[in-house]
Amino acid sequence: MFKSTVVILLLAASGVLAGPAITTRTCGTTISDEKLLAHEAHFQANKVAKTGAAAATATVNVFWHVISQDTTLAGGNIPDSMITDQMTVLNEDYAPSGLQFVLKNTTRTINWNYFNQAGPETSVQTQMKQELRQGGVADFNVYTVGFTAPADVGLLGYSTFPADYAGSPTDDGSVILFSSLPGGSTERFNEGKTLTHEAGHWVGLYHTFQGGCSGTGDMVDDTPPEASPASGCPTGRDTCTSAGLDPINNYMDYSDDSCMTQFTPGQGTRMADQLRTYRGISI
Ligand SMILES: *[C@@H]1O[C@H](CO)[C@@H](O)[C@H](O)[C@H]1NC(C)=O
Ligand SMILES: [Ca+2]
Ligand SMILES: [Ca+2]
Ligand SMILES: [Zn+2]
Repeated sequence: MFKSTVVILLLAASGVLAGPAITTRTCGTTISDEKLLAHEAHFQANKVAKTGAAAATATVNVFWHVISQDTTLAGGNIPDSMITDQMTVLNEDYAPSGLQFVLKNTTRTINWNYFNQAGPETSVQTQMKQELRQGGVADFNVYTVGFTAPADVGLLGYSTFPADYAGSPTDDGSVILFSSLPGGSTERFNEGKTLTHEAGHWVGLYHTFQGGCSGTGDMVDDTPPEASPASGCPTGRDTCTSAGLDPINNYMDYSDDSCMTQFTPGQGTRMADQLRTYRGISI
């Protein structure tokens, strides 16, 4: 009895228990039907057409902001090597879509409030981004935090959409759980797919379960609709009667990292159109 207590304390002290355990992926990037329709109307009315001069691959600069509550790994102070590994995963996942990311700068900030309380739509996240965001509309700012506030338990990340930039430029970017990086401590969600997913919102993609079985869904034709987020890796899942199995392997679903393997060509087209229209990035 006494011995096992000591072991648990040692594990905690050594950082093995760093980062929350998560049973179901939760992303804080939600959009109401009303706002989605307004986004889509604006997008259709302003869409910038692809020109012959577009490059096969576009490059996006990344400004990374490591937020920690202290100088330990358990406290969020991830090493540069984890960021490098995450950039590799991100670039592997986006290569088929013609998008590559280059790490331009990494800032390190010790701030208990930012690390623990920077949930979606909080004043803390607004303040954090006002202090740290770098670059312009075409630059991707990533913040790694701890999400320990009760309202954020289970949260892996959240992002802004390209169409949001004009109204609140400083807010632009993705905030993700530090232990979701490759080699991080949040099991099943520690292969780096959280950033791939959140960057998916940043380039203009919705969740594959957006709108459920009916309605306009995620505005992409080759992602079959699904009634709800997938969890784990439920091969053969089919929650909507319309043609096609649920896109459980898609980066924009909620499956485990090991289950997430693709964007569809339709999503590639949508992200290129969104990036051209709202971020001046030409693929
Ligand atoms: C990174 O950003 C910080 C904060 O703006 C700045 O002080 C530093 O010079 C930058 N480093 C590089 C290599 O650009
Ligand atoms: Ca679809
Ligand atoms: Ca179906
Ligand atoms: Zn999401």
